[in-house]
Amino acid sequence: MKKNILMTSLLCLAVTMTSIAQKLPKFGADMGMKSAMGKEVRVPYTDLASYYGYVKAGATPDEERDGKKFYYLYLWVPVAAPELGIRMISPIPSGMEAGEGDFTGADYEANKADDKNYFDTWITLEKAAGVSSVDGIAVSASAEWNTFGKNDDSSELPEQPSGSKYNSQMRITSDVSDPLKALTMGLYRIGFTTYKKGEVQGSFLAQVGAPLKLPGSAISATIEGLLEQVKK
Ligand SMILES: [Ca+2]
Repeated sequence: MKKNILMTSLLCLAVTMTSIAQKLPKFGADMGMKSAMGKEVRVPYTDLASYYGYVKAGATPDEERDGKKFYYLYLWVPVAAPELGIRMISPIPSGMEAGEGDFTGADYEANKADDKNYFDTWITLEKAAGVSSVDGIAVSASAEWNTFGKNDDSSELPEQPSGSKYNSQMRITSDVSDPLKALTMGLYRIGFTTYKKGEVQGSFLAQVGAPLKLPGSAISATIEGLLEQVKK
């Protein structure tokens, strides 16, 4: 009997700990994915860049699209990639914070203590036409943007505090036969908003994965910030 009580207590403890430390699953690639015993087995991305950000209540969006407040994260991809994975989790999972080599937004540090605000993420990936060098980033304001994909909800990611799996994740495979679908070196942007029309508010973690090393890749909420990162 005693043993059973001990086992039950341990089990309860394990369940409690799981709910506190909401661990993010490894970001696995589509490339080289295998099916084993009915399960998808993915190799984690070789390169994984993280951006820790925070959107303040009422922050001015970069753009309004279909009545939704859109914010951008600019991404410099220094070499052609066979695949890119993009995901966004809100709020930032407990126990995770920016470390060496991670990118951070201007309001991240000051709002680290806010563990209440989050939003139902919705993401898109776009590429600037004709920007294929670092020098081109500075004159990208007038660039045309081509959309590669979008995602609202992913069942692969942990649920939000509401209990719903409303975080976003997508994997995009490069199609080298089509210039509008090839993941060539260049300037990209992750557009994000919230699924329902309304406020985008709270902390978020954005990650970009690739099946090869992307030396000198960078993520920033502004073009100026991106240029600074890339020239480092
Ligand atoms: Ca969502």
